[in-house]
Amino acid sequence: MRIDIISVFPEFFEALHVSLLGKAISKGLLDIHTHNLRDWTHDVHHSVDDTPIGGGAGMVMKPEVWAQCLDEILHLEPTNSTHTENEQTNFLANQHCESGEQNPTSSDNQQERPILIFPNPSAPLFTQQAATELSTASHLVFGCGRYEGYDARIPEYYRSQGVKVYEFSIGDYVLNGGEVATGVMLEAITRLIPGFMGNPDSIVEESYTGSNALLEHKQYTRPTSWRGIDVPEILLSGHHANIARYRRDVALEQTSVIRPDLIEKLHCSELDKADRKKLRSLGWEVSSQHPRKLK
Ligand code: 6GU
Repeated sequence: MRIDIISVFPEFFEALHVSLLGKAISKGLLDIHTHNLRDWTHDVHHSVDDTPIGGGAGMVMKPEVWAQCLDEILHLEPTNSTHTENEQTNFLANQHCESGEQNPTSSDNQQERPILIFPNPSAPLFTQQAATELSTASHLVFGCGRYEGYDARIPEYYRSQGVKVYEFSIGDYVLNGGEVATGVMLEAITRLIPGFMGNPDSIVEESYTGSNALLEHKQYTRPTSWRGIDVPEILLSGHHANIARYRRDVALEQTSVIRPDLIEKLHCSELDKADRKKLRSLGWEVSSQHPRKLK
């Protein structure tokens, strides 16, 4: 996978060369190129932003600088595009698909065409599903905005040129810019690339994947008794089926308390008898399509 990252702080991404990501780069699984947006400015101050039209605090990143940079990285000729009917429809479909979420699909990624991603606190949430789909792409380009954001015509223009463009928020809090968010998304995406993880099983059992979108059960290692706290006895029994059931019950319990929104998304038809019994004991009704919390 080739990854281009555009930022006014490209040094931030030197951190990518350590740890597992660094290993993936040296193994040739990842080819990461960082770019300084200011290299595409022409004025003495290398300015990349301007005041918001319509007023308001802060600065907005200018479209011309971004476009010169993106045209070069995406190998596109500059145009004064007028959208075609069809492209505009696609753009709307992309923003307002069924679930209200924008999610890439694996068929999007089969082509070698780059996918453009803008971190944006006002965009749909980045999820494990998005990470999974993007992990099959061959070329991702991240555009890190700073300050109060970037001119909204930048993603609009590239969509009109037929480029797949996604904007994602990584959570309900405010960061100073897209760099950390890009780091988060990159780590979530790249660890799913085949060959990236030493033990691929560790991906399958994780939270937020497939119909097991539950928080993970608690983990313990030796010693079995530590500072007066014992590991749950059943985990020492060697009885794999009972252990699996115990862990599943703990996961359901934890999720019910901490993230009831995840329980509400489960499909009752995919739950086994013991799951339903556990959920009922936690105050959920499990006979409709999705569990429903009883008052
Ligand atoms: Cl993607 N960017 C910024 N600036 N803040 C955020 C974010 C992104 N996601 C959550 N907060």
